[in-house]
Amino acid sequence: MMLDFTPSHLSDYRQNGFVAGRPVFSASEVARLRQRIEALEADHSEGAGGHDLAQFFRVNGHVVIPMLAEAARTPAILDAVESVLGPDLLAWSVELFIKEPGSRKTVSWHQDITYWGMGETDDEVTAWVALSDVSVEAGCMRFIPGSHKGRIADHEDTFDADNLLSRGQSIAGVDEAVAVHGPLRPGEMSLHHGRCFHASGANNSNDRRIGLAIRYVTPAVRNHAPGRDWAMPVLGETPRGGWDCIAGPRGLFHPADLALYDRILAGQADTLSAGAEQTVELYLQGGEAS
Ligand SMILES: O=C(O)CCC(=O)C(=O)O
Repeated sequence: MMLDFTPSHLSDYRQNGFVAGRPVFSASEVARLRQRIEALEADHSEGAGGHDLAQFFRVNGHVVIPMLAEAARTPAILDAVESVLGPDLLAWSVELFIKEPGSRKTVSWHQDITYWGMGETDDEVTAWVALSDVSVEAGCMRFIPGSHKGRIADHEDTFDADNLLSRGQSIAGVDEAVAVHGPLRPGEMSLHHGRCFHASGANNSNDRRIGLAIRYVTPAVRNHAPGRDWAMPVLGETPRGGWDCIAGPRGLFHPADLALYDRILAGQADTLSAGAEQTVELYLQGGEAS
């Protein structure tokens, strides 16, 4: 699939903190990806290594599920992300945001990097790929243009069970009137900056709403960050320090990768829980299935 990501798309991204509607997979490629995700759901509904499948889908799926690691290496996605972040890229997390037909699940207004231990970096971007028709009706993302130019805002923890975020974290007082919808057809992606305010509503359509979110970072993100963190190099030079680099899964739910998954989760949960009034279990309730 040829990428259509021009200097004008890059300039929109820089100006607004997001850009939507960029095609990265053909109709047959996206149908195949969806089929493979749904086959995993059918064949591994019990999860693996003591984790629900929904948890792998909601965080770090690329550590144990080969097709998610492969997705992070999709050339058309990497070309666009390279335009934004430069030639040395790592995938920090690969995740799925699934809302079943008629689901009331929502995502509150937030900035991604608030709890990720990356400071206020400009060197993180999410490529969010639609694996189904992610229309306004289906609960596509909404963005506040230009919000990435500010600092990290205060977030209030709600721990709302219908919120797909780990702490139900929410920014108060967002001016919804200036929000812009980012509907995506199957196979299209949006890119959003880690400080761009975004949210999404319920799925009022008759189909599942499936988004594949790939979080990319550069080697520089670790220069000023505390603790350890893990990422998978996907383009350019492998960093010599800073990140604990991972190679990607040895096979589906390989025991060594499941052990690595646990180590990463424990390390990241410490960062995510910082300042929370209750322990944050990383995305145990993240998927519709959980
Ligand atoms: O899928 C959604 O509605 C929200 C996704 C999101 O917040 C993200 O990818 O950062």
